[in-house]
Amino acid sequence: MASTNQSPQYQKAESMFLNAQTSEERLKWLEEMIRECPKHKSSEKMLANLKTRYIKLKEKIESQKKTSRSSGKKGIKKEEMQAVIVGLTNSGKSSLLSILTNAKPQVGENPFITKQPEVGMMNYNNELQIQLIEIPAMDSEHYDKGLVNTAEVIIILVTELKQIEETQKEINKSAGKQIIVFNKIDLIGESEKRKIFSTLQSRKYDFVMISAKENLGIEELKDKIFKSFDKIRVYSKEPGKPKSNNPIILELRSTVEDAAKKLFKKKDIIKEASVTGPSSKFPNQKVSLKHQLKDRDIVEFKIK
Ligand SMILES: Nc1nc2c(ncn2[C@@H]2O[C@H](COP(=O)(O)OP(=O)(O)O)[C@@H](O)[C@H]2O)c(=O)[nH]1
Ligand SMILES: [Mg+2]
Repeated sequence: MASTNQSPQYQKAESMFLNAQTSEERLKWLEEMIRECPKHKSSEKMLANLKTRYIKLKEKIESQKKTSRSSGKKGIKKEEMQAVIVGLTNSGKSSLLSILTNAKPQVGENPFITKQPEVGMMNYNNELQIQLIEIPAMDSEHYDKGLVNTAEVIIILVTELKQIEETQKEINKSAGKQIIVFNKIDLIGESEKRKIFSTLQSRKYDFVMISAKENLGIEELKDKIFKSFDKIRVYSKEPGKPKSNNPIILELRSTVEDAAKKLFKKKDIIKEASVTGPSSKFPNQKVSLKHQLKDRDIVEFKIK
C-alpha cells in the first residue's frame, strides 16, 4: 500500500496498522484507512484492496472468536460467591486479579492481552473464598456478557470518571451489585484525587480508589467485595469449646434456624441456642430459632 500523496490522517492510520499488536487493533486501523482513503478514480484499486483485506481480517477474527468462546467458558464452575472484574483494556484488571487472588494472568501495556476469562480465588480473612473472574476487556472481541449477567457482584474498574458510565451501559442486563473501583491513583496528584473522590461520593456510588501497582486501598476493596454479597458469617460453637474458625456463610437476615439447618442438615435437634455478638444484647443471650443473626455472631447450640 503506497502511502505517498495520502493525507496525514491516512498516514497515521497506516502506521498504527503496521504497528498494531492484535488483529482487533489492525482491523480498527484498517477501517480508518478505508475512511481516509481518497474516493476518486485514481485510488479505486487501492480502496478495493483495502476492503478485501478488511473482510479477510474480519473473517479471521470471527473464527478465532468462535473457538476461544467455546474453549474459554470450559472449566469455570460457579462458586457460591462470584464477582467479575470488568473494564476497558489497560484499566488494570489482570493486575488487580493477581494481587487479590492466586491467579497469575498476564499483565501488560499492550491492549487486549487477556483473551479469555481468568479465574482466581480470593481469600478473605482466612475464613472464606470468593471467586473472582477477569472478563476480557469490554472494548475487545473477547468480551463475555454471559458471566457478567450471572455474577452477584461486579467490579467496575476504571482509570477515568467517564469510563464509569461507558461501562455501566454495557452491563445494564446484569443485576449484580456494582462496586466502582478507580485504579492507578499512584499516577495522580493529591488535589486531583480529592476532586475524583468528591465526584464519586456525590454520585452516591459504592466506590473505592486504589492502586493495583502500589497496593493502595486493597484491604478496603476486599471488605467492600465481601459486603456486596449481602452475606453474613456466623461461627458455631459447642458448649465448653472455642468457636469454630470456619464460619457458616448465610444470607443477610438469616435466623438461628437457618444456621442450624446449614450446620446439621437435620431438623429438630436443637435444644437450646445462645448468641454472642452483634445481634445479642449481652454475651450468651438465650434466643429462639427465629432470632435474626448478624455478621460475626457466635451461636452456641445445645443438641437434644
Ligand atoms: N501506575 C500504575 N499502573 C498500573 C496499575 N495497575 C495496572 N497498571 C499497569 O497498566 C497496564 C495494564 O494492566 P493490566 O492489568 O494488564 O490491565 P487489563 O488490560 O485491564 O488487564 C500494565 O502496564 C500495568 O502494569 C496501577 O495501579 N498503577
Ligand atoms: Mg487483562
